[in-house]
Amino acid sequence: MTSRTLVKNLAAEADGPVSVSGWVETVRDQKKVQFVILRDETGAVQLVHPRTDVEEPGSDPIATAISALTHGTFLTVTGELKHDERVKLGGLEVKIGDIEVAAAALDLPIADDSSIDKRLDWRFLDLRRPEQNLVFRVQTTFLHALRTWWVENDFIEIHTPKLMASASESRAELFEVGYFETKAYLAQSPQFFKQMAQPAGFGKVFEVAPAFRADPSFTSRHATEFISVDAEISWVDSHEDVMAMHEQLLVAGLTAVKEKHGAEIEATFGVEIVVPATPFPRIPLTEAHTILESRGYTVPRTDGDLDPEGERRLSEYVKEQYGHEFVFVTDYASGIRPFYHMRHEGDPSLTKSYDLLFNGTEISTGAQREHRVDVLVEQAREKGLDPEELGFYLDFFRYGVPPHGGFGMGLNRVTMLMLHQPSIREVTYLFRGPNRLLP
Ligand code: AMO
Repeated sequence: MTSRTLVKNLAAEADGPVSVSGWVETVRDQKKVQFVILRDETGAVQLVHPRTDVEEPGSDPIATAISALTHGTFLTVTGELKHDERVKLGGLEVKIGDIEVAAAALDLPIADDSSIDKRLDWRFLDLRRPEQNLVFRVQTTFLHALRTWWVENDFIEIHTPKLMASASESRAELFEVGYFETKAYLAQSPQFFKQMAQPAGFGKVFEVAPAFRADPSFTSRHATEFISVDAEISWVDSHEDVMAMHEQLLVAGLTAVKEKHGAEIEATFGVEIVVPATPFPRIPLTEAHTILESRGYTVPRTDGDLDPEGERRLSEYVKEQYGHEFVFVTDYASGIRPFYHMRHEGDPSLTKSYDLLFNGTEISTGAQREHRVDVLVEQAREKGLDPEELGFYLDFFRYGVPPHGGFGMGLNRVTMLMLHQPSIREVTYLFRGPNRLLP
């Protein structure tokens, strides 16, 4: 493999021979001297070539090669590194000794100001933009910190199947696929199988994997395939224990992001990463409605849930009141929660559940689960579900099971809201929506 120096490491190198590889961002083909801006995954550097063919055009093969370079071409340059304060870009440049083109680029079909749809059509080119590269480095650091936290706290990683015989959340938003002589469904969530780890005696589990929803909406926060970050723990007393775990995890993730990328995020997106104080504010759903109404907003939904505007306004209130970017909205009404959420002992109209909002949008749902099988069957019936069809799931609770709870969190939404991006499309490697299956 060519021994190349990453652009970000050039500053620490002494003047002398060096080899860099990347793609051509710009070429300034001047009469006496040529400049190429070369970018790799870590930054950009200026390459320079004083022409020797000024008197005799065509007599300098390197000059001829540079003149022929197209934007986007991937190449390796060997040459001489020279630190020079006058160079605006990083205070250094590489004098070209030799150029080896790996693959020349055709005229690029997109520019920085192309529409989001066009950019997604050419996502591999769009991803070359440094801010896009940063999005995925940030997400890598965030997820790595979550994993480290889980591993240090004795969680077991599970991989649940994405091909299922039945729905895992609701019958709406369900993708059906042919499966030999029968049909299967794509998992909307690892819900049932992460709960299975509880009677399996695993104690604490996590999973990071795709989830699929046949959701026809075209909002900035919905995708038909997204990465679901899930955790489930045994022996909880209530959803309060799940929230306590959830917030510690987010503190670990955001601390790591701030330490590693805080300055770059600020410079690139103008966003300050804030490590949230614990405990995060908690507001019961009914109180959330009262707060919104007192501030002049009545949620237009009839089912009692918050709408996106309500979420945004509630976060605004929390920011003003507590200076916090997160809020747990708790105690949702049983009518708008799934059958597997546990209800309050004193008031079965309320569940021991929460949604977590981050900078104005829901990123998570969590709850203590109902583990008493007779109550669970009753709640399923009440929701119009046939306990027969849930047979395998209900069996999890028939042979011993600890009280437990957990949450599911959309990774793409977290990244979008952390970096204040306008759409989930900007932070998904390859977005999937109702009218996008390509590339
Ligand atoms: P829920 O359905 O609320 O809960 O999903 C959990 C989180 O997943 C993300 N999410 C989505 N992200 C992008 N596009 C979508 N179409 C989409 N749908 C959901 C959101 C959401 O908050 N089983 C429960 C979780 C649990 O109780 O453990 C569940 O799936 O960020």
